[in-house]
Amino acid sequence: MRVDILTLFPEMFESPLGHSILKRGQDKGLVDIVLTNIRNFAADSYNKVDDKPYGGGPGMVMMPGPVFECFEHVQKLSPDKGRPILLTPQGQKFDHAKALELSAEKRLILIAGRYEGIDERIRIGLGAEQISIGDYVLSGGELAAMVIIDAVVRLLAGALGDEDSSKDDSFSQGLLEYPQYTRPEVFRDMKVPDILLSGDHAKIAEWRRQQTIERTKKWRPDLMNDNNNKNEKSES
Ligand code: 6GU
Repeated sequence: MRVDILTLFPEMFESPLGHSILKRGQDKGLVDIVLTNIRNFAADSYNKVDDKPYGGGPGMVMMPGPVFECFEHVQKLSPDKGRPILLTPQGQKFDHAKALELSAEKRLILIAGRYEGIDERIRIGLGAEQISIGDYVLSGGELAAMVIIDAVVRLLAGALGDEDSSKDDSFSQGLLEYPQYTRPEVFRDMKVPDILLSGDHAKIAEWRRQQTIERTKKWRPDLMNDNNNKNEKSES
């Protein structure tokens, strides 16, 4: 998979992309992440990429020109047209189902907005789908792009070692994950549940399944009647 990121702040991505699973995914050749600075496509010698909103109001708006020039340049870098995605709080909310859907793409082109907003003609002209990571406002789409890339790359076959497979993760079955314990057996008077030390794998699997259901009912009741919930579907 190739992921292009169009941003005014490519440096923001250095640390997240340089560690752990995202680094491993790139080193293994599972994903090629390419950063392009929108400012390099500014039309004037001041590298201007934003301007005051027509009609008045606070803040600045990202101009369409530099984003279009940048997008068209980037799109030509690889034969696959790619799926253009605009990161904006107005977008459809990102979730596990969307992560799975995106992980099946050959190429994503993520565009991170900044300032008070982006010129509406960017969305219209690029025919980009809009994605948000939640109902709050970030200073720009960069952090959202990192969240999406992390969630998508860990779903690519081979990105995780065997020892940290994603199949038991929270949400992978539409429910929360069962509780995990490691050494020591007793920590500050809190003991690891006996069943996990029993060696009875069938009983452990059943206990984990029950825990998953109990925790989801208690902490995320909204997930219990979610259409994405594969457990609910298979039992009904
Ligand atoms: Cl994708 N961008 C910005 N600026 N704020 C957000 C967001 C995206 N998702 C949630 N809040």
